[in-house]
Amino acid sequence: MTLLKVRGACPHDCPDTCGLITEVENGRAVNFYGDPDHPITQGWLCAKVRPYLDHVYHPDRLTQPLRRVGPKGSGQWQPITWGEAMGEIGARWRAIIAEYGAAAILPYSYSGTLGLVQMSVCNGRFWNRLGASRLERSICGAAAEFAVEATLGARRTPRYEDVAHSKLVIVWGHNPVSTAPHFMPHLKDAQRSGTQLVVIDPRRTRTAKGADWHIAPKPNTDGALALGLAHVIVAEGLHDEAWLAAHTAGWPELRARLADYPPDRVAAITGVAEADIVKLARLYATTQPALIKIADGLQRHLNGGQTVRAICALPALTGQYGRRGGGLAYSASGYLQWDSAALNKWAECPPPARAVNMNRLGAALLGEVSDPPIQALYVFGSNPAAIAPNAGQVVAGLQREDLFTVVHELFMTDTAVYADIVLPATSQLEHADLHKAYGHTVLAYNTPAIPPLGESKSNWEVMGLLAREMGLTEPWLYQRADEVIDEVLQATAVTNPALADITLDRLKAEGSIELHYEPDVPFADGRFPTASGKVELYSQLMADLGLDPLPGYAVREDDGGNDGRFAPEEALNLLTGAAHHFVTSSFANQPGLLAREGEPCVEIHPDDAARRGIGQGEMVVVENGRGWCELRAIVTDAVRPGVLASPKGRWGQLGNGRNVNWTTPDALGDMAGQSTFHSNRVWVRKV
Ligand SMILES: Nc1nc2c(c(=O)[nH]1)N[C@H]1C(S)=C(S)[C@@H](COP(=O)(O)OP(=O)(O)OC[C@H]3O[C@@H](n4cnc5c(=O)[nH]c(N)nc54)[C@H](O)[C@@H]3O)O[C@H]1N2
Ligand SMILES: Nc1nc2c(c(=O)[nH]1)N[C@H]1C(S)=C(S)[C@@H](COP(=O)(O)OP(=O)(O)OC[C@H]3O[C@@H](n4cnc5c(=O)[nH]c(N)nc54)[C@H](O)[C@@H]3O)O[C@H]1N2
Ligand code: SF4
Ligand SMILES: [Mo]
Repeated sequence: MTLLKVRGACPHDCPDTCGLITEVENGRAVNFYGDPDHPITQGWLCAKVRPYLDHVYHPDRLTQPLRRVGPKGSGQWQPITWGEAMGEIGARWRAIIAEYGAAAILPYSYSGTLGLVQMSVCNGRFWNRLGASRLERSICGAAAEFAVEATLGARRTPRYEDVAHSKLVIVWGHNPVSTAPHFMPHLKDAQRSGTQLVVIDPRRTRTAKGADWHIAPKPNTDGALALGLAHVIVAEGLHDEAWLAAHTAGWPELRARLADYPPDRVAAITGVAEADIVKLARLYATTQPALIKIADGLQRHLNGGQTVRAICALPALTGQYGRRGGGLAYSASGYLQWDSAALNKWAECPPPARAVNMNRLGAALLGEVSDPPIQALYVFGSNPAAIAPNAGQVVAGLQREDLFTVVHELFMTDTAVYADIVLPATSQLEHADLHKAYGHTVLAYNTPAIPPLGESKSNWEVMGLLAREMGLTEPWLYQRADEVIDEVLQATAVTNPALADITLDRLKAEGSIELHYEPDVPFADGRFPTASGKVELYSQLMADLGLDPLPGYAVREDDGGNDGRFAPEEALNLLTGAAHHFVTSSFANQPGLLAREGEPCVEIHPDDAARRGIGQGEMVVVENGRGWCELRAIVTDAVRPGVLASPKGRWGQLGNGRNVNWTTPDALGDMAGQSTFHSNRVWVRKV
């Protein structure tokens, strides 16, 4: 019997983009592990993906197209052929286009896979050619991306291993033990050699438990905290005037702004003791190289963009950008951006239709978007009924009788339940793709290891079927996955030397290849690709958009959708960050991982629990004007008073029909249409 070893890449929403090995016997995957030759993975996988074959061969995998036969959401289905499914979709879409225009069709997708072919190209080409509504993909890190690019010019991040050179690391509103696991061995090694670790998070996370110092501010006040640190650093003359003069624009203006953030005021805003603010400022300014590491959870707030702007100012103040072991670790996405013309083919498409912000899906379906109204929804690689904010509105929208919904999925998710047509999707072991990472710079090819399960098809294959059904003829709608990769690689290489000598053939042969870029340490050449060529502490771009051009802090608070039923002074702030054993809602239907994660729960501080008569392990209702859900209370001082924490990603259908997103706000943040999940006021009571 022959055992095949097939090299792949993890497609999930995680900065590590691990290298995978699947061992295949007679067309069946029999063994699965981390690629020992991949420079980041180094042979080990996270808790979520280690049991991947349980995901791939889950008995609940969808294996054939289904048509709804009962009322929406009733779970009554009839198997149909792909031909019947396409015929029905085509007939409905043609009727909708004739009456309302193609913009009445909304594709909704996000991060089920991060692949070039199965995500990026599938988000663009077919829908652009059809003239469908565009989706503003701002659910995750839009504000931080915008803030970092406006301030530094590009998203570049130090290598994980360079943390060995850091004397101090501040992990700020980020939980890498769960969300960037392959950074952790490097950090732990550094800690063993004396690196100090500070974690700033309202919750004592798994990462905070390993820190020398855990600081727990009130949520959404970190912008003020950063400016308070800056205030102290400058007041004590610990800033690097020469570096600021050489490499920043707007230092005098920022300096004037800092007068507004003395530590006593910042202590009142943030709930962090004045002495701690002073101590952290001194520690940061005198322990160098000093690295600040952030991700996107921190900025899923009404002030998210400005929080990141303020944090970006700190390494400039202390001259830490460009130093090995110093600076800001956020995202590697700026090293390689796929050529947009090759991805999207705009030149051969009708003018772009209007964009719909994905954070407003419920409202959009219920009439906020008109002219034309959304009459058809096509969901792939996402599970909006479980992961989008204000889920009650999303579900109400999905229940609209006149909405024609198609969901392309591996599983009958909370979203797929409301579809008119469900199409079965392949898993990563069943399709080809190319993956760049957002935490590092290793590019990896995913070779399909096994044939598609049942009649499942990849996203890109289905795009081709839809294109044929809609009578579209452009050859770029019908390429094979490898042809797409080859074309985009070559088009991107014309302007980006990071891809020099990296070809599809090499990627297929070697599996993973490191990009070429200089300098090795971000911004070590002192060049920032902003308009001024400097770190833009003052941003004309922000001013032109009507935003505060300087980093700042504004009092912006969620009202919890309070319709008068709740006492404002009793509100708590619910944080719903990453679960350790799921990737948002992916894997949250896998029995082994569900058992390890435990039942849906909410952490509450003992003082807050006592005031409400809530005992350890009791069921509570978490509610506000938007909705409610039931969770088991864990009474613990791991959360600060006033704060609740309950991980994201639960499937309503596996519990009592709801999850935390029935309470989360669909208000937009201060920049880039950002989601604001964590600016969520709720009230809690015993069931
Ligand atoms: N295991 C696992 N890994 C994942 C994911 C997952 O669901 N599970 N999701 C993936 C995705 S989609 C993303 S975007 C990344 C996100 O990666 P992270 O940003 O690391 O993850 P989050 O848990 O969303 O947020 C990090 C922390 O921010 C804290 N936080 C919230 N509000 C504030 C605040 O106002 N101030 C401060 N200081 N801290 C705050 C939360 O308590 C949380 O611990 O992770 C990816 N990796
Ligand atoms: N309360 C709360 N909610 C949040 C967040 C939060 O912090 N708090 N974080 C938000 C963030 S940062 C993000 S990124 C989003 C993530 O939200 P989503 O992008 O919706 O991610 P998942 O929940 O992982 O759902 C992905 C779905 O895609 C399917 N899928 C996987 N691969 C494929 C494929 O190849 N083809 C097709 N057709 N389907 C596939 C999976 O089965 C899964 O059901 O969630 C957001 N939701
Ligand atoms: S989820 Fe992240 S850590 Fe886990 S295997 Fe995938 S890339 Fe690696
Ligand atoms: Mo995300």
